[in-house]
Amino acid sequence: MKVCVIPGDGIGPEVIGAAVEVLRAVAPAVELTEAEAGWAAFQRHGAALPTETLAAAKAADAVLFGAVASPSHSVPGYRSPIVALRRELDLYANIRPVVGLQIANCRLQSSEPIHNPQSTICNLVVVRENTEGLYAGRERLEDGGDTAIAERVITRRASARIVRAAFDLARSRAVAGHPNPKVTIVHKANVLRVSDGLFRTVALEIAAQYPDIGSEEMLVDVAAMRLAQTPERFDVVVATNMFGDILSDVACIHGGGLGVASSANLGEGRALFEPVHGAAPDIAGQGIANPLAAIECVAMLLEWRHRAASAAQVRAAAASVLADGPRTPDMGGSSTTADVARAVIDRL
Ligand code: GGG
Repeated sequence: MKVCVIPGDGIGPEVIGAAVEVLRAVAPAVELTEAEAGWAAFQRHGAALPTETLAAAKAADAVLFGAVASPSHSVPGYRSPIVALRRELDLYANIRPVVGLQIANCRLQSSEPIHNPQSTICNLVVVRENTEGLYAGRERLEDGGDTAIAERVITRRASARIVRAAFDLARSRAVAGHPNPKVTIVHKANVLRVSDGLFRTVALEIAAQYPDIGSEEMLVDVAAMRLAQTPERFDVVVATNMFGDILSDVACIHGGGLGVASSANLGEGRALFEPVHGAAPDIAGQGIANPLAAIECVAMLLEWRHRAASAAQVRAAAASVLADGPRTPDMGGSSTTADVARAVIDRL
């Protein structure tokens, strides 16, 4: 297997360094290539996603991606490399699982200890459309710069394939033993009547093709509240690009926060795995970023390549470290990225 490693910016290289050590330990025969992307790459080469990087990603079986830090102000010639990569590789399904954190009194940074007892029993997946919606990159200024317009692109094709991916996932989770399979179709079709109207219509058509899987529709604002309050009521949640991006960050609090939230970006025969978190410039370079999300990406990658035993090995080692420590500061500990990575490797 050939894996293209793209560490990116900020804490990306730190957590991906740890994940690569775990990958090497559990699957020494994997062939690794490294490529650049992100703000630092843009400053070095004038391209956030250099053509060599795109070629390396296409030549590999899978990509292990860290994080990028795109500036929030407009920079001529710059576009988000991760959004571009997902589109270029047609990785249309962004799969973001959340499994309730089983550790009592685990204090997340700047929050109370998890006290919602429902958090511990939640086991859900957010399936986010990855190629269009508000992230289609169709923005412009008009009116001499006084009016900004973003086009929200929703197509029948992309809606159908993401909703189908959600129902297929719910079905495979049911086969694996998850009770009461259900897909929650999230939209705001009461306001976005044309764009989410199309998404909703297509989603309900697809839902009718899966009579063995429960389904419901939910407005995005209601979904945000319920994901925060009663996460245990969800199984698979499917949403358009930006809604899925936001909802998965809400949901991941129940799993232990962004430090342990991982994601798979899947297309036809291609995949990119990345922690949900960004480049975290506030802690970059300090060696204290939580590598567990990136390490779970290694497990997802191995599972995707049908190496279930190796994936289970990585997951068991990471779960043991999560339970007993060492822990990084985001989870109430004082250990470093390297301490956590070493502990995972020791327990493999
Ligand atoms: N690992 C996910 C990640 O990097 N998230 C931050 C993100 O998506 N940023 C968009 C960007 O900076 O272009």
